[in-house]
Amino acid sequence: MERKKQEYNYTFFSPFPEKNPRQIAEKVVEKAGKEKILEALRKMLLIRNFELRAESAYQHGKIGGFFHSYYGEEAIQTSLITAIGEEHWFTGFYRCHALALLLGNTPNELMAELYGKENGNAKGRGGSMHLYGKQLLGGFAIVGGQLPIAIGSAFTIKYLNEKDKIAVCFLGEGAVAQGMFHEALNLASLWELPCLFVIENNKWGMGTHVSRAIAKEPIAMSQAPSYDMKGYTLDGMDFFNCYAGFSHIYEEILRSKKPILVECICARFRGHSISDPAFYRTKEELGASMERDPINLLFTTLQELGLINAERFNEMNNIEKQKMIEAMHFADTSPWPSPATLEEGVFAP
Ligand SMILES: Cc1ncc(C[n+]2csc(CCOP(=O)(O)OP(=O)(O)O)c2C)c(N)n1
Repeated sequence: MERKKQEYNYTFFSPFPEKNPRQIAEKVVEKAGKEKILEALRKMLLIRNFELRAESAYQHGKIGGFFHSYYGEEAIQTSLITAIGEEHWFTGFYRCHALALLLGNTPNELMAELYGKENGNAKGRGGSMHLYGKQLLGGFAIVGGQLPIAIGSAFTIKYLNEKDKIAVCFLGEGAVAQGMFHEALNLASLWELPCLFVIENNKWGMGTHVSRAIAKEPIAMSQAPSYDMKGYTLDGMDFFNCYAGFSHIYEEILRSKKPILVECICARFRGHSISDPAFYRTKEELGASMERDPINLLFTTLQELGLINAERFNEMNNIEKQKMIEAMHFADTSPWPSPATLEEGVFAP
C-alpha cells in the first residue's frame, strides 16, 4: 500500500519560559559568553568551507569514492560540542567531516584522507566515511553500525565512574528503522548508561521521505517512552534552540544517570551523497529549507544583538576559506600510500 508523503508539524523543546527567539538568543549569549558563541559561528564557517572546497576537489577528480556533505546541518553538532565540550566519547555515521573537524582534527589531515593520501587521518585507507579522532570512535558506513559502539563507550564511562563524561551517538532518521537502534536503546535504558542519542532528521534517507519510512513522528518523542527514556525535539536549523536544549539535556543525563533520545529537525542542502542530484525533492522544498540556513540565522541574530557586523563576518569567512585552499594544496602535494603498506592497519579476518 502506497503511503503518502506528509509533512509533520513539530513543537520544539526549550528550557526557557521565553518564547521569542531573540530573547532566547540573549539568554544563551548571557549564559555561554559572547566569545564562545562567536567561536561557534567560526566553526560553522570552517565546516561549510570544508564541505564546499572538498566538493569542488571531488568534481575535479581529486577525491573518489563516497562523499556525504554536512552542508546545511552545521548548527547541530557545533551547538552540542560548544555546549558540552569535547571530553566525551563520540560516534557518528558516514556524514562525519564536521564531527571530525569539531573534535580537533585538522583540515589538512582530513582533506588528505579524502584525497586518499598517506598522511591522511586514516592513512588514506578510510576516505570520507571513516574518520577518527582522540574522542571520535569513528564515522560508520553501515547504517546503525555506530549504535552498539556508542553504548559500549557509555558502559566504559559508567564502569570507570567518570563523572562529567557522556557518550554521544549521532544517527540519521533512516537508522531508526534498523534493529541496532532498538537493541541499543533497550540496553542503554536497562543498564542506565550515560548516552545521548541524537537523531539528525533531515527528512530524507537517500530518496525515501521520513513519512514513508518511519511509522510515527515525532521520532524521539514516540520511541523514547517505549524504552522508559526521555525524548526531546529540537530545531536543528536554530543554533540557539539546539544550544539551550543540549545544555539542559546534558545536565539531565548527569543528574538522572540515564540515556536520552533527541531528534533535531534539519535539512541537508545537497543530495544524499555527491552523486545524488536529489530529483525526489522539489525546488520549493529545498528553497524553503535554505531560507533557514543555520549560518545566516546565527549571523543575523548576532548582528541584531550588536555582537558582529557584516565586515567581521566576511573576514571570518575568508580566513576559513583560505585554510581550505591550503588544505587542498597540502593534500594534493602529499604522497600516496606505498603499495608495500597495503596490508598494514587493516583488519580482515
Ligand atoms: C545496513 C545498511 N543498509 C543500507 C545502507 C545504504 N544506505 C546508506 S545511507 C542510507 C540512508 C540513511 O539515511 P539517514 O539515516 O536518514 O541519514 P542521512 O544520510 O539522511 O544523513 C542507506 C539506506 C547502509 N549503508 N547500511
